Amino acid sequence: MSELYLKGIKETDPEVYGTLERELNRQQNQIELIASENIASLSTLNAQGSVMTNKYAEGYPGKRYYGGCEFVDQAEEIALQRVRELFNCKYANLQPHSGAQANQAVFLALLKPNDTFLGMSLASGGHLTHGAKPNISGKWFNAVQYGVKKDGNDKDLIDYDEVESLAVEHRPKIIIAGASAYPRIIDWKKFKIIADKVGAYFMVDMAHYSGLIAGKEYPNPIEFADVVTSTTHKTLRGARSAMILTNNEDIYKKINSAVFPGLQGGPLMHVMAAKAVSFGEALKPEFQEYIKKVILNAKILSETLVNRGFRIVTGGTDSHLVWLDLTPKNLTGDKAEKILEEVGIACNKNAIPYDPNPPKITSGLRFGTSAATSRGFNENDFKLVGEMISDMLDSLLLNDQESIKVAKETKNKVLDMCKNYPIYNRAF
Ligand code: DSN
Repeated sequence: MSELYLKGIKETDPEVYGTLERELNRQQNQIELIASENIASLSTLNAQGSVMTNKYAEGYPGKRYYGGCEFVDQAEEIALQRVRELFNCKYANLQPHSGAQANQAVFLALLKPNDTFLGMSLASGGHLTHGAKPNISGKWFNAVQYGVKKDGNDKDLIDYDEVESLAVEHRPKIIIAGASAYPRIIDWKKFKIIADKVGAYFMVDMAHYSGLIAGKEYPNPIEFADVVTSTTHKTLRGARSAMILTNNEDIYKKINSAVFPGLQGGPLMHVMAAKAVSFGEALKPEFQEYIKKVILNAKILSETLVNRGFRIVTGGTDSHLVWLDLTPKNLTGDKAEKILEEVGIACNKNAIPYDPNPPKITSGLRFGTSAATSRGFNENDFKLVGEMISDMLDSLLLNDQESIKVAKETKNKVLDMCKNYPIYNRAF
């Protein structure tokens, strides 16, 4: 694949070519468990690295501020028609460059500076852009944060009573549901009822779940939400970009003005073409089969880790996410992430609810099964992956000689598994 995809760069810019080749080798030889990543199809990569890179197209199809837009208009129209079908919605804006910008566009459309909104806290598995203090969402607005239950039968699950009482107390203009580590089904209807009670807009950021929703294995929020944002490259396995969906014409008009000219200039039309391609892929029945496997593999991974004595935050998963609590093993997330990376297992440290450790250390790890499932990993493979993760984490309690032996054996197993599933030599 590298010869085909990187053709030309090798001769014209060997220095950058080297970085691309090394990254391809890393992806080939590591087991990718970062929950927000995936392996886009070669067609998506090719569309993104295409001649549409060269085109400016400020405005929307048929209403551009530049000439020569006939064909980029066609690409955007195809992408729009496909995404509306995929998520069963009336209106879509596909121009936000990223999920963070999609969320900013909603704020620009529906809020004024210092307005109050309600979002899930980062510490409970929410997202940075839902009101965390270091982010613009937490600096320019009065962001009130809800979380998950600390104990009881529904420990780690979204505290809907808290959402309701905070909403009643603070009267937010927007209530946001959506998360980046929460592995369970979110009750969109409950959020909508609370939003209606206080006259708030209900916004869903489905970035992590959009592929699962397109694959019909996770509830579609469009039925309840006033506005839905998402990235397009996580479980949805598309181009690296974002989108905003709604069924409300008035909100749609406000969102369009907020994205352009409010927040962005020219849309990235090569990315638009790549989004059209990946939405086409997600509409195929094979994508639904893929998503079923993603969730099954996450359940297997979660069960394997539980059988090896680990605690999974929320006790399991309904999605691609597995959220590991390392406190019963007396380990920290940063150390665990490092030793797994050394043997070729890529994941990220992640705070757990009510984490005693600071965000740069954490007491948890977040895993996702979308990328490895894309390259063909099955249930047996994910059982082995769970065993390898457990072997490595348990090896921290062994003496140096024994732990070096475990690391060496695990690294070889990782390489063997990766060899069985080469990337970019098969059609998805
Ligand atoms: N950074 C992404 C994630 O890892 O979930 C979200 O933006």
